[in-house]
Amino acid sequence: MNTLRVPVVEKILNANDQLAEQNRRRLDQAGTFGINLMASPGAGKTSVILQTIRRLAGSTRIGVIEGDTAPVTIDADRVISAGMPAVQINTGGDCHLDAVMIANGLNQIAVDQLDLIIVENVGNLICPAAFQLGTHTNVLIASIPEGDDKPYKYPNIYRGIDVLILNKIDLLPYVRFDMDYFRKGVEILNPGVKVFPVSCASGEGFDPWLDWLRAKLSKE
Ligand SMILES: Nc1nc2c(ncn2[C@@H]2O[C@H](COP(=O)(O)OP(=O)(O)OP(=O)(O)O)[C@@H](O)[C@H]2O)c(=O)[nH]1
Ligand SMILES: [Mg+2]
Repeated sequence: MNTLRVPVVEKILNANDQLAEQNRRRLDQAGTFGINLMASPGAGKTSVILQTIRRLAGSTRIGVIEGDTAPVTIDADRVISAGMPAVQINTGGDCHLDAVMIANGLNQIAVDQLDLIIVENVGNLICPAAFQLGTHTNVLIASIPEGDDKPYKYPNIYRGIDVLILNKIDLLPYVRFDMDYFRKGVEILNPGVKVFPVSCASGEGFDPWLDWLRAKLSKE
């Protein structure tokens, strides 16, 4: 059975990667920097997007592709209320976005008029790691209440990221979280990866993340 299944999965991933390449070319032609934002449900993906929009709105044109497993527009509505364009993609129950969905999302948003496009992937620490979207960078949000053992339990997603945002640091006094243990796990899987501890609740820690982002945008 396994010998039949593996080639089929490989073909799907290859087809996805080819389309991801096309998405990348499209973003490059538009001069738009693309972020694939991944995290578990409730880690704070939309909150980080909204904080980022609030702080960069004066200087940066930002669009958002919101991935959800159901036809709800809660997150997209929040982005639109913050004054930026958003497209909602319903995966129809699938646990991740793929390059076809991103191509469809790019058709519905004026990419040429954006400096930055943030894709909020489906809340999940497993499936999103396997699918290239064509964005320029992979950002993972971990959050304090999820626990300090997540790098050890979900290593694949930690291996493939360029940036880790550690959200909800305002909850550190209330939740058992061994920072050294967490960071050691991250370092083993992804040596030297950039880590930005932040709190969307207090706004703490956002400046270093925004400095990193501005540096990327200025190169585009
Ligand atoms: N205390 C605290 N709460 C936060 C912080 N960031 C987000 N939250 C709360 O965490 C909950 C989830 O935040 P969202 O931004 O909706 O998380 P998400 O990852 O987009 O969630 P899904 O899209 O449902 O997967 C909300 O109740 C937020 O108010 C933070 O820094 N500190
Ligand atoms: Mg969200």
